[in-house]
Amino acid sequence: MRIDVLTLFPDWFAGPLDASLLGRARSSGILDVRPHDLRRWATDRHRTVDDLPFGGGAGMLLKPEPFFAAVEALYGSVENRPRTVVLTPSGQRLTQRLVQALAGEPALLLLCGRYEGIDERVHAALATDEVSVGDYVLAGGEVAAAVVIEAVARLLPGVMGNDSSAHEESFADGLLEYPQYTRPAEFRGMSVPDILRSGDHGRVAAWRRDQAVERTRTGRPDLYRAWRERHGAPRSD
Ligand code: 6GU
Repeated sequence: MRIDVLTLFPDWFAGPLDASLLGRARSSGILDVRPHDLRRWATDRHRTVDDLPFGGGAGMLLKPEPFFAAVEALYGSVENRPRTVVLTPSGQRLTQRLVQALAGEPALLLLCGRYEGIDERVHAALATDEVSVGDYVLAGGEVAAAVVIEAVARLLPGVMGNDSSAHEESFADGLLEYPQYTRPAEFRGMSVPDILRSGDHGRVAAWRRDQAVERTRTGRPDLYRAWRERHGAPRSD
């Protein structure tokens, strides 16, 4: 999958993209991430990409022209662009469901804002999706873009060593992960539950399911309610 990123800080991506899973996905050719400096498509000699908001107000906005020029340079035309995600705190919250949908695309374009945001005509004419990574404010879209890239990349065929592990984890069936242990069986007075050492795979599976349900109920009541509704359990509250 090719992912183009328009950003004022293309160098910022070098670290996150080179490490571990993303680094291997890129070396193996499964993932082709291309961060582009938005200033490349600025037209004046100061390479200006921002300007004051019409109507007044604090801060600066990113101008529309460099985004449109970049899209036309990369894809030939606006119509020919891939699924285009603007990273913004006003966007739809990123969920595993949306990550799965994005991972099914042949290519993506991620647009990173800075300052007070991006001219509305970029949202209106270029964005197919507007995505937030949570209810807090970041200084720009770069960290959020890296979140999208990593979440999408691990779902691409061949990226995770064991294909089933991508699906067994939290959110795949709407529950948080059950607790896991490795050796030693006894550590600083804390021991591994006997059931996990019993060799009884049926009881282990049932224990894990119970733990996942209980953790979700206490830690994420919002997810728990949704899970219960999907499983048709009677309401107790
Ligand atoms: Cl996508 N951008 C910014 N600037 N802040 C955020 C965000 C995105 N998602 C959560 N907070």
